[in-house]
Amino acid sequence: MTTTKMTPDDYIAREEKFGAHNYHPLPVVLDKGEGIFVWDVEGKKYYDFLSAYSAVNQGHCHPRIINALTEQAQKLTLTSRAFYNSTLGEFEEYITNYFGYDKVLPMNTGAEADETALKLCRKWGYEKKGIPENEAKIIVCDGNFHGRTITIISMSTDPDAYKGFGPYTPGFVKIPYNDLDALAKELEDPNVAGFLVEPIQGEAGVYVPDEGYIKKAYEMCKEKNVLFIADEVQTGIARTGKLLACDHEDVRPDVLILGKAISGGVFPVSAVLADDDIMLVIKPGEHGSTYGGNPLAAKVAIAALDVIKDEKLADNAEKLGRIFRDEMKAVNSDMIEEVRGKGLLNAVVIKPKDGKTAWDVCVAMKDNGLIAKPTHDHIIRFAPPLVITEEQLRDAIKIIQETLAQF
Ligand code: IF1
Repeated sequence: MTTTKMTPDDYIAREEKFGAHNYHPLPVVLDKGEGIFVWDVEGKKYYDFLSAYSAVNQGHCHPRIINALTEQAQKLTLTSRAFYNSTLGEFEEYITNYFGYDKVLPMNTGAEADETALKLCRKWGYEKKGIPENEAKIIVCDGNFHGRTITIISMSTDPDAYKGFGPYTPGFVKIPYNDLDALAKELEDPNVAGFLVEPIQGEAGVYVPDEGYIKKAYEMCKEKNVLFIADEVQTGIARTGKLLACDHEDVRPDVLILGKAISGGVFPVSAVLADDDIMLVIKPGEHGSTYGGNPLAAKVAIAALDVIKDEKLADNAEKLGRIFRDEMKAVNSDMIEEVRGKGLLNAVVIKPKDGKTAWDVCVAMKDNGLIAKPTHDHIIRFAPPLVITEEQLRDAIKIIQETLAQF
């Protein structure tokens, strides 16, 4: 299928035929990305309001990040960690100073970073807290999303994530999100080593906890010598209007998990940051990955994080996020049930109308030049790249408004 010009349906049919069916994508075939815009194979232009689930905070194909990639790609891409190299230390010094931690353990995907944090937490529990071997427990929240590995879905409360993949990894205690009483109760168990939490639950539907929840949870963990582990894979890197979502409450997690926009959507990079008393419980040969911290990842991540600071993207997210929520709350549509979020991580809960759902709204928005996707049936996440301008945001809001008026 390469001679005549392929139609979008040809692209879709080819993926259907040769690719696993582990996704149900919106029917659009993207071919090019630049800043906040993407173009499909027919040259139609769209506002990207998903940003690859907050991995493209810096905008598609940011020139500084692409230059870092192409420059390093001509020099040295991968050494493995069997040897030292000239870029890893530069990245390690840069990112530990950037976030204010003693050390970083570099990995590739968010799930690998979460798994790394779980291993660090358990080992710290045995060696530093004195929890009996193999008895460590980690508290997690209902509605959590931390990745797709078997251990991570063992923490999940979403049947779509865990059903059919048992048996499950033991050692996790589930409590309701945003519930300090439930946390206090479980913290009474001396075998608890850590509390793993998303400062805002992204996949669940952009659930923003009560003001003070993260701060109080952190303090309660400290009182019980339990590690506070923040999964900022989606909420981090300026998405919520601060460098980290935890910054809104001046909380410094004991273990910080990063991914996605740490590399601006150009290369898979993730990382776990912690101070020496936690990080050094993992000894040589006890953890790692072939690509973890490779020279390409190192240079791309430095450039991507530079862009976040130099272009003041957290401030932009804070300012434009408020405009987005205010304008969406003012939209006169009986399909809008709720508008919530922080910075440029927002969601609109859609009330079905005449059998039309959030999915139909997303398909119609696509036809009107804006792409977004529902999570959990009725919730549409709106998360444009943080480089969006106020004028572009208002234009995009107009598209959303006009689309809702069609129903
Ligand atoms: C998919 C969801 C979002 C994450 C948090 C760890 C990870 C993620 C808070 C794992 C990844 C991605 C996974 C991607 C879609 C997207 C997603 F809908 F699946 F849940 F963003 F909400 N912690 N989230 O959000 O990072 O291993 O993917 O690099 O699975 O389709 P990863």
